[in-house]
Amino acid sequence: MLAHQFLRHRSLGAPRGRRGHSIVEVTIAATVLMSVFGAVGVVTQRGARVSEEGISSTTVENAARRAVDRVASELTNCQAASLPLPPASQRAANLIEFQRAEGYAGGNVLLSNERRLLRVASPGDANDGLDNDSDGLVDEGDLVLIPDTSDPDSPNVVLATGVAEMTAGEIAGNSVDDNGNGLIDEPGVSFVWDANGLVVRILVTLQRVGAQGQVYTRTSETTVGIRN
Ligand SMILES: [Ca+2]
Ligand SMILES: [Ca+2]
Ligand SMILES: [Ca+2]
Ligand SMILES: [Ca+2]
Repeated sequence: MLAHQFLRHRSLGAPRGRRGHSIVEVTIAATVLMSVFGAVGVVTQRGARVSEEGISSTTVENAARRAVDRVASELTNCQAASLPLPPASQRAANLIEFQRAEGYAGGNVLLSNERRLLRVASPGDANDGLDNDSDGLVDEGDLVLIPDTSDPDSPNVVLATGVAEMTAGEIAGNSVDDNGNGLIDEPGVSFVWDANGLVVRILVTLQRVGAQGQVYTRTSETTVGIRN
């Protein structure tokens, strides 16, 4: 019931000769309206917050998933023998160098030049503990593919932006697996492969800033089998 309806209703119900509203009536009307509009405000705010969190967390999760899938597709055709020795136990590598099988010639596999996947500092945000480009993320990075490491002019292909320094829930430099994923102090882009280089575990952690300035950090991971 709107304010003027409430007041008119009360007015029509009043005895003849008593045309005005008592202070008590006006006070009750104002109290009812304030509580109604107050409740509406709370509901609206909650709705906006839930919606925003849904969009932001979904956005970053989807972006992380796409980045992981992109890396996995890159590694699917790589040659196991092109991978270096596995990194120290339980410690993930922050880059991977590999060669892709690109065909056959005379019964031999033709390999591409060496390619490299790694995290680099974002061009606008040097690794100094400050948010230099004022985008709400501190020292964010890019996930980059260098298609030919032998060619200094080979352009870097940016596969994802807003790459966190560490995996979600992992604290750097304490020699503890804080997030319980079996890896210690693993970085925001992590590669782990077995002794034979036949299975590579890939983790990519992205960050996005919500409308209220909160930072959402999400890790996506997958494993790929490597050709022998
Ligand atoms: Ca910085
Ligand atoms: Ca930044
Ligand atoms: Ca960990
Ligand atoms: Ca740690």
